[in-house]
Amino acid sequence: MSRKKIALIGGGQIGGVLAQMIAQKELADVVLFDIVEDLPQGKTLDIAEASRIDGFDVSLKGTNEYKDVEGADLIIVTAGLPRKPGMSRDDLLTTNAKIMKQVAEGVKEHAPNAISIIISNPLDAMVTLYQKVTGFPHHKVIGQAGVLDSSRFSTFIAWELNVSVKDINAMVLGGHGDTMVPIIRYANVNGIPVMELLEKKYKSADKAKEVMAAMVQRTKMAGGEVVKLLKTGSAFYSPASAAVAMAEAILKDQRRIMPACAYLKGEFGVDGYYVGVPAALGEKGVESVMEFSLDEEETAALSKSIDAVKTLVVDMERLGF
Ligand code: A3D
Repeated sequence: MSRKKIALIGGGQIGGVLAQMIAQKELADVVLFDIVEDLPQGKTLDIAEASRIDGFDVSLKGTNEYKDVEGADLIIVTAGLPRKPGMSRDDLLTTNAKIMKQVAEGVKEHAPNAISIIISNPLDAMVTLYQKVTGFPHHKVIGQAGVLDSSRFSTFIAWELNVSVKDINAMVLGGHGDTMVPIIRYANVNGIPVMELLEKKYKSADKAKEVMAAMVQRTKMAGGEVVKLLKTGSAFYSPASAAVAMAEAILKDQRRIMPACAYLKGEFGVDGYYVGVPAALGEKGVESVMEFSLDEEETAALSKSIDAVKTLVVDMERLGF
């Protein structure tokens, strides 16, 4: 069996960690592409030189030429500017849309059969644009946001309950912006509702709600919290981990259910937009969207989030993309 090939478009902070993680897991051969001369070559050389220590056998190639992505099974796009303190993800729209258009044209020409995972922000708009420019089937173009947002939510719950994060199941749906929707009702610790455990801990339903509301708020603002601390860029370890989990599900046809930015055709009452929803990820990309009933509050929150996605997409189209 020949090895799989992943092409990473963007060799910055996330791109570098992605290359290292993929190599360490021996998930696939890696091509790291960036427009900055020598940067991807330097990073892949550095990672390859750890292969004896980490014990991995994959090929790592840094490049400034799109022809090297040829034959890629999977593309992961991180090309684009990250946020600086005080910026919202949406502030990146014009700059990153120009970059995303170039990237999409390059991939379309050289790796037309690949499945693509997009990470660049503003996420929902960038996924939409990439699909539009490439014309790739919707199920083969997926955005990474929900896996990370859900992991952030799970981490805060684990800290609060002082239990292993491995036993937390919690998901965040909707757009990857301040209106994202952490689903409280289904957050659980090995099946036990988190709200019930919080009520027991605090012996008060009101206090439990207050603690949960604070975790929800921290989840929504978690990206900004890291940006404020780093000062020169945004989160990069955790977004890379999230995309690798998705890549593994796809390349190994695992059909894992992950919150992913997927194209909806009527599910959750949305038609024709990319939105974060639970999706089964396998060899075809999005194999299916796992639709479930939302209560009134969740429906209202999701529709607000979808409105924010739509506004962003309309703004992008007005800018000529
Ligand atoms: P950074 O370290 O700046 O890397 C971006 C790389 O893109 C740089 O090396 C650039 O040289 C490269 N680049 C610029 N233009 C092009 C081009 N036309 N073609 C190819 N490469 C190009 O940023 P980062 O890695 O920290 O973040 C990358 C993107 O991910 C940003 O847009 C972030 O906002 C976004 N991000 C998304 C999440 C999500 O969960 C969705 C989380 C964190 C960051």
